[in-house]
Amino acid sequence: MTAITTRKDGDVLVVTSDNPPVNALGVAVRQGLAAAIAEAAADPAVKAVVIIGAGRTFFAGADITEFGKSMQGPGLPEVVDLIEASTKPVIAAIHGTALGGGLEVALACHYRVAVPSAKLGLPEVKLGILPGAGGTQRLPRVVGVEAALPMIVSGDPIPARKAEAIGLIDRIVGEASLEADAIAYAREVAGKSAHPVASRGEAKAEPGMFDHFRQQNARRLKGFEAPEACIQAVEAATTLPFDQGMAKERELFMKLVTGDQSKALRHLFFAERAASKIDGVTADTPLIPIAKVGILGAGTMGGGIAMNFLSAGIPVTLLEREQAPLDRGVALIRKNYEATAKKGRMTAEQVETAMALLTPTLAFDDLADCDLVIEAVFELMAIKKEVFARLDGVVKQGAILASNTSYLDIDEIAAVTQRPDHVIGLHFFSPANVMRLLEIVRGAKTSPSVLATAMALSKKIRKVAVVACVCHGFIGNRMLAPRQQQGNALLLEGARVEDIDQVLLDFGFPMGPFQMSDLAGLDIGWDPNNSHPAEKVQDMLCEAGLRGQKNGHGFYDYDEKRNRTPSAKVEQMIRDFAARKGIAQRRIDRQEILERLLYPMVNEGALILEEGKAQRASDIDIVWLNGYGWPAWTGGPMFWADTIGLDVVVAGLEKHAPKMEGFRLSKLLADKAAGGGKLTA
Ligand code: T1G
Repeated sequence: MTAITTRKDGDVLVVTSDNPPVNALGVAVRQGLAAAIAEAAADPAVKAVVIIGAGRTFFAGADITEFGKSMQGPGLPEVVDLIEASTKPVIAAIHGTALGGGLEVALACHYRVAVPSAKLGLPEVKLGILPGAGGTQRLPRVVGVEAALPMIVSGDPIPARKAEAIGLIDRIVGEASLEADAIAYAREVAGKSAHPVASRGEAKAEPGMFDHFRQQNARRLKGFEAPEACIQAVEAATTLPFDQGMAKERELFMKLVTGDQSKALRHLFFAERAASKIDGVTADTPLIPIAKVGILGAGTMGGGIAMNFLSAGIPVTLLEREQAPLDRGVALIRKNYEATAKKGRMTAEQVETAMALLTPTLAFDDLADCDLVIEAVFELMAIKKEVFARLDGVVKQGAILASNTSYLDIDEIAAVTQRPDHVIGLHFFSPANVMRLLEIVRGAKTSPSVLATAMALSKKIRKVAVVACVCHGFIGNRMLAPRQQQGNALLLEGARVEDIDQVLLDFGFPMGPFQMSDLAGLDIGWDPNNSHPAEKVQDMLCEAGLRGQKNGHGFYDYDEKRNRTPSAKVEQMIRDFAARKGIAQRRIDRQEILERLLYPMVNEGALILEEGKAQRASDIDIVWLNGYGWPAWTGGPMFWADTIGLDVVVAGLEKHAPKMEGFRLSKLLADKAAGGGKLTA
C-alpha cells in the first residue's frame, strides 16, 4: 500500500496520505510527501498543492514506534522545510486530529483549512518530549506566544473554531466536503502574488511572561522535565532568529527524547492502549448492549459510580433500602454536578440532563430490566452473596451482574447465581466520579462477551480499564498492602510519620502512606469489638479515638482548613507502642525507607504476573498511575524497576528481607534480574 498518493484536480495537486490507523508520519509518509512536493515543483501546470489525510484523520504525529530506533530519512524537519519552501502554495486540509508532527506539517503549509470537528494540538510534552519539527518556532509566529505557550506546554488540543479564532486555521470548511472545499480554496489563493510563510513571522512576548507562566503552572508541571524545555524553546522563538531557534529546539528535543522520562511516558502511551486488549477477546466478540444500568447502594461509591453513567448519557436506576439514604445519595450526585458546573466544566443544562436520567427507587424489582447491575453495598461477603442471589432472581436473563468489591472473591459471589458467566467485578476507585482507573475483575467463568462489554463500556464512561483475575486485592490494593505494611514497620523501628510520607512525596506521589490513611479514615476495616490490644499502629490510634481527617486527628492533626501538622502526641503513642513490643528504635535513612516502601510493591507485582492475575506488566503500571498517582515520569512501578535495574531491586529486597515479615521473593523477578531481563519488555 502506497502511503502517499497524488492526483491532479485541474491545476491543483492533491496529495493524500493513507497510513492507517492515524496517518502517523512514518518513513513511507515522509518520503511520499517529499516526492509529492518535488512533483508539484516540476510540473508547470500545477498552481497549488493540497495535503489531506485519508481515513479518520490528518497526520496524528510522528510515528512513536520509530523512536529509539535508527530513523530512516528524510527526517520530519527536512520534509517540513521542503513544504514551506515550495514556491507554489501548499494547503493543509485537516479533519480528525492534526497532532504533533501533523500540526507541524500543517504549520509549514502556507494555508490551513479544517472541518468544524477537527482538533489541533502539539501533545509531545505528554510523551516527555517537545515538538521537534519546528512547532515551538512556527506556532508562536503564527498565533502569537500567548496562545502558543499553553498549547505547547499543556499538550492539549484545541477545536477548529478556536484554532480559527487565533489564526491557526484560515478557513473552516464543510464537514462533509473537506477535499472539494480545500481544492476550491487552493484555486482561490493560487493567484496571489505572495503567500504567508510561518518561519518569516515574528514572535513577541511581554516582559516577564515566561517566568509568570512558570509560576502559574509550577504545581502542575512539578517533576516533569519536558514542560520547562517547551518554555525555553518558545522563549527562543522570541529572542533568536528562526534558524537559531530551530537549533535550540533540536538541542532540547534530542536531550529529552533520549532521557528516561520520555521513555517512561512513551511506555505509558502504549501501555494504556495495550490494557484494552483482553486474552480470549477479539474484535469479533459480541458486545451486550447496555441501555440501562442499575446500581445498588446510594452511598459515596454508589453515587459516584452512577455519575459515570449519567455523564455518558446512560440512564441509571439507583436502589437503596430506605428513603433517607436514597435522598442523601441523590442530593450528593446533584451537589457534585453543581460543583462541576460552578467550575465551568458543565452547563446547568447538562446537569439537568444528567439528573433526568437518574431514577431513584426503593423497589428491588425496578432493576429487572437493567442490562447491567452494579452493587456497591457493604464490603462483607455474606451481604454480597445475599444481594447477588436476589439479583439473579430479579434481573432479566442476559444482563450482567457486577460487584464493586475492592478485595472479595468474584468466583465465590458468582457461585450463588445461575449466571456465573455474566458475573464480573467492576472495581471503581474513590471518588468514583473522578478517578480514571477501573479494575475489571474476570471470574473463572466470566464470558468473553461480558469482558468485551465491560471494556467497551469503560471507554464510554471515560475510564482507563485494566483486567485483573481473582486474588485478594486484585492488582492495585494487593500491591498497596506491602507498602502500608512496611510503612507501619518503619514507624515502629523509629522512622517518623512525616519522614516516611515525605520520601513518597519527593518521589512524586500526591501523598504518602499516612496522609493517605488519614484521608481514607483510620477506622476502615477496624473492628471496635476486637478486645485484644491492637496489633497495628492504625488500630491503636483508632482505639484512642483518632479517625484521621474526618475527626481532625489521625497520624496528623488537622485544622478547619484540613492543613496537617505532625502530632507529637501520636509520635509518643507510637514510641510507647513500639516499646511495649520490644522493638529497638534506630535512625532510618531515606533510601531504606524508599526501598522498603517500593521494592516490595515491585515484588508483589511480579508475583501477580507469575500467578497470571494480570495480563502484562504494563497493565500494572497503568493501575498504579491511574489509581494511586504513581508519578508518570517514571513509567509506573514495573517500568521504574526496569529502569533502576531488577538486580538492584532484588539486592535491596534480599538486604531488607529479615525486617520484612512474611516476605517471599518472586521467582519471575529473581529470574529476570539474574538474566538481565526486564519486566516490561
Ligand atoms: N505513532 C504510532 N502509533 C500511534 C500514534 C503515533 N503517533 N498515535 C496512535 N497510534 C496508534 C495507537 O498506538 C493505537 O494502536 C492506534 O494508533 C489507535 O490509537 C516531530 C516527535 C490520534 C488522538 O502524541 O493521541 O509528532 O493499539 O487507540 O483513541 O514533533 O492515538 O490499535 O495497535 O489512541 O482514536 C505526537 C498520539 C507524536 C498523538 C487517536 N502525536 N496519538 O486516539 O486511537 S510525537 C501524538 C493520540 C511527534 C514531532 C513529534 C491518539 C489519537 P493499536 P488510539 P484514538
